[in-house]
Amino acid sequence: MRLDVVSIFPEYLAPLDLSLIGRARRDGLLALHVHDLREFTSDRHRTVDDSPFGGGAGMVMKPEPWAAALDHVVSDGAGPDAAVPHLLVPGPGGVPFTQAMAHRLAAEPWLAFACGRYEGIDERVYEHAAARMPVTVVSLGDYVLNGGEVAVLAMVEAVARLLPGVVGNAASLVEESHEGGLLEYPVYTRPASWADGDTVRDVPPVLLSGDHGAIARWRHDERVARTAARRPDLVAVAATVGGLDDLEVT
Ligand code: 6GU
Repeated sequence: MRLDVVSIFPEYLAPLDLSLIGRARRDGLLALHVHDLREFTSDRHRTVDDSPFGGGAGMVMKPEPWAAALDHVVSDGAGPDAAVPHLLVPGPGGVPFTQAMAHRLAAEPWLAFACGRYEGIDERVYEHAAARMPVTVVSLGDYVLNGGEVAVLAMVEAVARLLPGVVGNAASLVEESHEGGLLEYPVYTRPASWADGDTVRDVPPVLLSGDHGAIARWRHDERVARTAARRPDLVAVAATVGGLDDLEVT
């Protein structure tokens, strides 16, 4: 998979050299290209923003550097098959980024991310981009970040770990939170009985029983209880999918 990121803070993407993502890059599973938006300005001050038409607080990112940067990404990555990237624009006004979307994106050969800052990018940039490639505005959740960079770190990690060979143990991908519409069950390791100061904290006995059927049932019940407590919004969805055979839905 090829990934391009355009940002005025390319150093923000440095963590993508680390850990699983860094190894995937070194292993050739992932090609990451980070572009500095200011390289696509043509004035002495390398200006990327200006005040909004119609008034209002803050600054808006100018269209010309964005168009030049996106055109560069498209031509830079163009192979013999004349493919284009799927452009993802992080922003609180986007469609929700979910595990299902991460799976769909992991099946695509080429993603590009446009990191906005300030009050946003001139709307005509979306028109310019949409005339050339698929464009999706995506949000991590109902809160506001200063720019798209942190969101890109999160989305790239969520997508890249689904690529074959990136996460060593493929089984660890299937039973985790949000796979199957439920949150993950609690996990424990040694010691079975932990003296935490003057409190003794024991691992749930069923996990030491060797009864794999009982362990599977306990874990399922814990997932249901945890999802109901923390994410009641997911319970209605899981019930319709059939993952909640033992939960009352009224
Ligand atoms: Cl994806 N980007 C920005 N800038 N802010 C956000 C967000 C994304 N998701 C929630 N807030």
